[in-house]
Amino acid sequence: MEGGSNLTEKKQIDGHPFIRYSKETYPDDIMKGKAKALDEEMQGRRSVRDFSDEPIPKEVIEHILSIANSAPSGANKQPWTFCVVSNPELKKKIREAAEKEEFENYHGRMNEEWLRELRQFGTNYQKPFLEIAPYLIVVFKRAYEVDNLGQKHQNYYVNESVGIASGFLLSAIHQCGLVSLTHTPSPMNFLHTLLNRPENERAFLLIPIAKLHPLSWVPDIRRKTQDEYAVFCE
Ligand code: IYR
Repeated sequence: MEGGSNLTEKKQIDGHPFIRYSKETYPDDIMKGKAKALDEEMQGRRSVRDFSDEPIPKEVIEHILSIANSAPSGANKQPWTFCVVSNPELKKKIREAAEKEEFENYHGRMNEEWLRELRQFGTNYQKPFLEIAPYLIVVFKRAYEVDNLGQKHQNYYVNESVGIASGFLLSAIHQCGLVSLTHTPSPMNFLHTLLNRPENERAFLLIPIAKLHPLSWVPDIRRKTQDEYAVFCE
C-alpha cells in the first residue's frame, strides 16, 4: 500500500532516491463533510474496561498494526515493536503480574490526590480484562538499535514517535468497531521479562483489544470545549 504515491516517477537528490508523491484532495464543502463525519466518529471513542471474550480476526489485528506502523517517526527510525499476545496462559501471567504492581499502587504508591481523582473511573487493582480480551498489544519503545556487529545506534524522539504510533493504533481500533484501553500498569518492566524482549526495548503501553461487551459502562465524563483545548493565533 503506497498511500497514493506514484512509484514510476523517481529522482535523486544529493544521491538519495525520491519518489513522486500525490494524494487526493477535496473541494471545501466535501472536505467539511468529511471532517465533520470523522469528528463524529472519533467522538464516539471511549476507553473501556468491559470487554467481550469473542474472538476477533487476526487479519484485523494485522491491519491495525500496519496502520500504527505508518506513523511518522524521528528520522523514520520507526522505534517501536508491537507484541501481540493471545495465548491464554501468557495473558494470565500478565494479569497476575499487573495486578501485583497495581495492588501496591492502590495501597500506598499512589498519593491521596491521585486516588481521589481516580474514583470517578471506578478502577481498582483488579484487571480481569487482561484475560478476557482476545488480544493484548504490548507497545515497546526501542531506546536504540543494535546492528549485526553489536554496535548501538541512536533513535530520535522515541517517546513522541511511539506516542504518535499508539494514537494511530487506538484510532484504527475504534474505526474497526473494536474497543481498547490505554493501560499503563506501573512499573511495567514485568512485560519485558514475560515477553522475553531484548535489552534495547522498554514497555510503553499495554492495550487490550476486543469487541465491546454488550453490557458496558463508562464514566460520565466530559471532554474539554474548543475554547479550552485550542487557541487560534490569527
Ligand atoms: N494504573 C492504574 C491507575 C490508573 C492511573 C491513571 I493516571 C488512570 O487514568 C487510570 C488508572 C490502573 O490502571 O488502575
